[in-house]
Amino acid sequence: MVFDSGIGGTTVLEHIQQSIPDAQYSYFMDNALLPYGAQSQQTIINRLCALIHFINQQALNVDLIVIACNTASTSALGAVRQITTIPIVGVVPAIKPAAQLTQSKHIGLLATPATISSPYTRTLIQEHTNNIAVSLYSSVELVTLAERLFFEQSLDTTKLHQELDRLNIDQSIDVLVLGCTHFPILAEPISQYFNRKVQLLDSGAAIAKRVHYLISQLNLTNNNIADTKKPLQYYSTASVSSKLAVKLVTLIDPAQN
Ligand code: DGN
Repeated sequence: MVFDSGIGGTTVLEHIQQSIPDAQYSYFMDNALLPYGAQSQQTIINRLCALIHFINQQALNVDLIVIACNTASTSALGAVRQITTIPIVGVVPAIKPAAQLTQSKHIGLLATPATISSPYTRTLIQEHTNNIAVSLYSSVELVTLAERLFFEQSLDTTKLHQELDRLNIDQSIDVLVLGCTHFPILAEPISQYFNRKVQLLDSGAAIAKRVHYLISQLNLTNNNIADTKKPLQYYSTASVSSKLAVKLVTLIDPAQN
């Protein structure tokens, strides 16, 4: 199962599906609380605990969960791992590969305000960016634009450019980490905005590699690698446009009752 607050995690799911085409997938979006970037750490932890409860209660037979949300992963991964034996892969900003790629020794991190201010992100940067400058940029607007582009196939380029102008990304940056899974949906127009002079880097390919490895270690019965594969099942906690057939569900954290 791949999880995100919205549609952003599908950018990670695509990489995983390419890497393991035979597996059975489900995609869960907690869009009732979108954007997660504006939620408190405790709220996000509670929602992920409720997700685990939902998976158990519905007996969904999930072999592995990918928290395809940098905001949720950087604030709640440790807490959620404590309450389930299902392996969990988190998605965090691709700081380490960016630090290896940069020629100008200056990278940028573009993410939600919650990811930018999370202590986890600070530690990630400290550990992997010796002698490299890291500039931080946070945006909520880009999440909204990515959701709209996905569901309505329309991009308000003026708003995108206004937002990128506002961020005022330093010109010496040659690698910009897309530290929110929504942002690869906007990768092409963002790249055009920079006249393709900035390399954009997300975590999708690395996550697919990690998932591939873990699945190979899991010794699965063939239940979820079926001959007749069922279509991808989408779950959401609020209604979405008719573009996606979703099963609408409610998340209830048992500890809150
Ligand atoms: N897609 C989420 C992330 O990677 O951080 C954030 C979306 C949101 O809820 N703000």
